[in-house]
Amino acid sequence: MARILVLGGDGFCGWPTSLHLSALGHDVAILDNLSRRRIDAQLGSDSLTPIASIETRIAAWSDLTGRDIAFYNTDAADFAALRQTLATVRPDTIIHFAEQRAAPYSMKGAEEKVYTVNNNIGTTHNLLAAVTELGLHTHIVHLGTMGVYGYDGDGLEIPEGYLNVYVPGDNKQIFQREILYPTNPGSVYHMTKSMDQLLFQFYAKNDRLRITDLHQGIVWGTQTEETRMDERLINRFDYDGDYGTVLNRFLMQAAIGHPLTVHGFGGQTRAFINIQDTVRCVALAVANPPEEGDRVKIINQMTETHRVRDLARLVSAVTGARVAMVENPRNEAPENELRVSNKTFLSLGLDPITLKNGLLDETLEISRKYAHRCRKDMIPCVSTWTQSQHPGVVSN
Ligand code: NAD
Ligand code: USQ
Repeated sequence: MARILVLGGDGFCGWPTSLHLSALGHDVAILDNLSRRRIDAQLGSDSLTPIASIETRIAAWSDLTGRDIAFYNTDAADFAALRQTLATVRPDTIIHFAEQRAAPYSMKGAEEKVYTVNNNIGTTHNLLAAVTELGLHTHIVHLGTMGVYGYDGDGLEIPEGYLNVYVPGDNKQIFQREILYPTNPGSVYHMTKSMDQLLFQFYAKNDRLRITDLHQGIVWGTQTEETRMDERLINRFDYDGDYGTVLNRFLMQAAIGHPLTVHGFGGQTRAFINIQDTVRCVALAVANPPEEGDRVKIINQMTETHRVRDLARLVSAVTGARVAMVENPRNEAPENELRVSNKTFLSLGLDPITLKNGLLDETLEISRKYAHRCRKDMIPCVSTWTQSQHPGVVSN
């Protein structure tokens, strides 16, 4: 079993992943500077579910299972602090979730743009530089995003990270190159994930670091096998206009009788994955590292694609909720096709949970159970992509 350090292990994906890896028998430690909890407080929002403090969470897990998880309150964007924690833990595997992950928050204003770039590029590069300097033979598993590929698709199946290109030269020569799929980020946040890719490519080539980059789709759901065990382990559920993701927002909106906020006419097609599959995929990635000297292993971590208006119709059909078409605060294509290769995780044995599997009901139940905690004024998406945009309702 491996010694695993989870950067960002107090977050929505990091917490259930830490528990799952601990349940599998790994020796897990969490590094988190709790910045997400501070951003919630600054925004005046909070998880819909009442998440316990990190100390209570870890103590509850130890009570229930007898398994210990160490916690380091370390800012990964502070090189000296991160280096010291890495030198203490000397992990076999590091899972890197520790980034500012909301696209709308990253577009709020100059301060948030600067914070997102400094934090995300800082944590990633500090990690790579520290692992190299300490001479650790650590496998780094990073949570990237499907959004690096962009959403202007016409049906080309998006490969797992790399593209073969053929360039005609003189004398009928054809040059072949394998390149990173060209990035086309749609927000400052997605741009930082595109920049992470180059950092990984360099350190895999120059320092022979073993790196897996998981290009994850939008995560939906809340609970996993482990977080369901006790109320003190409950996972976070974001619903506010900055951090709430689309399907969880629709389910929560339906639970409180709020119209479902479809941006524009909802023609945006996106990739999705349930939180239970997120933790399974990360465990599979941990178990299947690249060899030293390999290129970065890029895996698409998604299980299905949906158009936003179809999701709204589905939630409306189940709950009777009204669908509202609101002006889109984002600068994004109004309609796109999306086909994605996810053959690596399928070949490793992932049996995907899809929207039809019934977990939609569990998320709805949780939304209803904690509906009294919802702050309705936090629901609208008020971060606009350009200064001239003013989001508002355009049709019902
Ligand atoms: P989250 O905000 O819930 O968790 C991120 C955690 O990282 C937080 O606990 C935060 O305190 C911590 N963190 C941030 N900066 C840090 C720093 N400098 N030092 C130490 N800790 C720091 O986000 P999440 O939804 O769990 O996302 C985790 C990762 O997965 C992100 O990198 C995100 O880009 C990626 N991802 C998320 C989704 C999704 O739908 N939630 C989808 C695709 C990819
Ligand atoms: N949308 C609505 N109504 C809403 C909220 C969103 O129509 O109330 C639309 C958005 O305009 C967008 C789509 O739904 O077209 C997805 O938005 P989202 O907020 O659910 O997802 P996104 O901003 O892309 O970001 C989320 C996570 C991010 C992760 C990304 C994966 O916050 O960390 O990287 O999903 S992906 O989308 O595959 O790039």
